[in-house]
Amino acid sequence: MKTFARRMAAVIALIMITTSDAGARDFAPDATNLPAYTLPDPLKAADGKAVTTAEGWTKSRRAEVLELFRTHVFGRVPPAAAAAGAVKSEVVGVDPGAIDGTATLKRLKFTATHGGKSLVFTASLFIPNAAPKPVPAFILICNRGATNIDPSRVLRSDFWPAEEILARGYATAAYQVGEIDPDRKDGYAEGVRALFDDGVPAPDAWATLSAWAWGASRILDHLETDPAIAKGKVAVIGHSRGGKTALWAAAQDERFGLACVNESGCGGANLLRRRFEGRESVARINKNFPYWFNANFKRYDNREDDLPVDHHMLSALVAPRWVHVGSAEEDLWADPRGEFLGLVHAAPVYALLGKKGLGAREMPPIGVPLRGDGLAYHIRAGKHNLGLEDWQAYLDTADRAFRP
Ligand code: GTR
Repeated sequence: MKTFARRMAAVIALIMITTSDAGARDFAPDATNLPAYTLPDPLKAADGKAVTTAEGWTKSRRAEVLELFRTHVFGRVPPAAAAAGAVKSEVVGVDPGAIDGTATLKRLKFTATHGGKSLVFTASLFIPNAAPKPVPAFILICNRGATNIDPSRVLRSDFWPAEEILARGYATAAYQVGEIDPDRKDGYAEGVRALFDDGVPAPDAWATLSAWAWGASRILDHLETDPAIAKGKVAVIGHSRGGKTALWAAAQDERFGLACVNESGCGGANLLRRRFEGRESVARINKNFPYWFNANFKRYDNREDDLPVDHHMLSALVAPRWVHVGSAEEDLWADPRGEFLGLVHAAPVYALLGKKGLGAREMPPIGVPLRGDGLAYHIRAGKHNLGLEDWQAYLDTADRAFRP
């Protein structure tokens, strides 16, 4: 019976993939004139055969899709950087009475070493004192200035509302991406890629978003050594370029239980093939941020249809773990409907793995999060930002994922 249900889910998936995606709610100004597009089918293997079983996905097709993203979009981490022991983590400071005694603050130092050279990056970790241990946790990828993740809490930014996160019984760590790989066109020599790359980077070598995602996994390595943190209950969260990174991190690293992908747009959760004026296209992102993606990705400027993937397949890589995508009504550059549809079209993979997915094919009202099984989505009023309303939605999803 279960096998029959899975087969049916796969059949429905094949039908869905060719639908037009026209919907009642669209934020693109010229939505009615969007050029038609056909998405690659996550459940069609490289040999042309349909993937109809959970094993077919987890044992074979998942690895194929991951390879496609490495080759054509984000690049691959060199073995030396992925090797156990490439990075040493240390707790260099502990304050058991942080935030008026409600939390323990640990200052973390990471040293990556290769070929006699090294690079240091840091993170701050707050653990709620009163909550029963072990606690679930959020790792924030911070692509904004360090003042947004001030461990002294003299400066309090809604980008990292540590007090609210702790009050909900979660630990939280944050790191600044620039310490790992500078967010600049000319930053290569100062970052971790230059440390680990031997020779000139290949067209499929890791780019900056991959380096930042690698950093999230190194912080997770450390959290797994801390008995106060619950294994398998760590979420990775990021906004915009950090949101793209959060999704790519969770796609690769199956230890993340939840990816919170805020307003990630092009290269994150949205569908690259949904072409409307006013969105960020592949050509635009490659021109402005060529170092985020690998050299191969440049081939797809104005040729999105030639890509062997689209980004519903990136969310699908996280299945059956949770993905929560957040949009903002005024953030057209990121294409809110495209971000929603990325999840709709990831759902067949969730179905194959026994999860309902989003459980809807139409966008929820502004300010009303939609939570299915494995997939969640919200759109709030306002501009491009990560704030308290977003965090509350992500914390509610974490409650569902980690404390059902
Ligand atoms: C924009 C970029 C987006 C998004 C954003 C951000 O300039 O075009 O892809 O990443 O920056 O990170 O805030």
